[in-house]
Amino acid sequence: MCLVVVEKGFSCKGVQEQIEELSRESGKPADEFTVVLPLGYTEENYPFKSCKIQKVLTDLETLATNRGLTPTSMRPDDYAEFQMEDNGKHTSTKVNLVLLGMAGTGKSASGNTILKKNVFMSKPSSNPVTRECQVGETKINGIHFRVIDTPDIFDDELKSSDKEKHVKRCKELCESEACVYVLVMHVSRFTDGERDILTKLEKAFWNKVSEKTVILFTRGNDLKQTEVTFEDFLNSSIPSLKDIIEKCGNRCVVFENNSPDSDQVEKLVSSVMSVAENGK
Ligand SMILES: Nc1nc2c(ncn2[C@@H]2O[C@H](COP(=O)(O)OP(=O)(O)OP(=O)(O)O)[C@@H](O)[C@H]2O)c(=O)[nH]1
Ligand SMILES: [Mg+2]
Repeated sequence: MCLVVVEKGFSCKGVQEQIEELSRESGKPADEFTVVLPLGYTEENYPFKSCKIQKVLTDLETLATNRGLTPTSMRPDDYAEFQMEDNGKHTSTKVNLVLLGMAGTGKSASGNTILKKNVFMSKPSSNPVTRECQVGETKINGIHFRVIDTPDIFDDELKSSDKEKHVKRCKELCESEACVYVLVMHVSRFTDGERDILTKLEKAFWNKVSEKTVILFTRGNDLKQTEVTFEDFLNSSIPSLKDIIEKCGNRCVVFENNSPDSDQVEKLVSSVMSVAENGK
């Protein structure tokens, strides 16, 4: 990353000259330099690449987290003063979404749908694909979401030390902000391993985790193809699935990750916010 930090009242010509000089000295092309704007400035039509400080911090945090580092020097509390909206007001709402579920249910694909970009690797595989917790960030309706993709922590073959490591990492990431758990399941396949998934989740995280859980069913097109409405699907589900749904306050959404539309994300956000704002 080549960043040029400028002060309030900077002149475009001066900054351009500085970039040219830095480019000559470092041998890096001038268009690789990004100017970090002072607080209160917005990215306009500057003759150089520019961004706000919070974007740099978020990118660095994501980079560090994805490499398994704890970005302690950039904890949200430390840079709260930088978390400003375009109008200069502080943005205080940050919500962590922890995507949990068995391997192959579509946690990573759903994370990408929420983030509107391919941040997490998602592919068909008979082996688990996601091996470490990963983070992506986005803003929806003015709310800052940190999306945490996880490996299948319910896998009986996973070493308990690995499972503990992943759960610990999720807890660290959720430390200082609201946290909502998104339990990802396949709409047309409820497996034996999922019958006691809520009990496992309670054991791993917190005994009242269901109060903060939203269920996300993937592969919505499977329902469309058989002309079954989501409501009918929920009403006709088997008792053990119904039980899980009820324990999670009937908070359920359906995603089709192969043809993502913003409506499904909006529904998830509204369900998430209904639990994010109260309690723990
Ligand atoms: N048709 C369809 N395929 C989906 C959907 N969601 C996920 N998939 C596919 O299901 C496969 C597994 O998805 P992943 O996102 O990798 O699943 P995961 O839960 O992250 O799996 P692990 O990382 O192994 O735990 C991929 O091939 C996805 O493209 C969906 O809504 N519709
Ligand atoms: Mg995955």
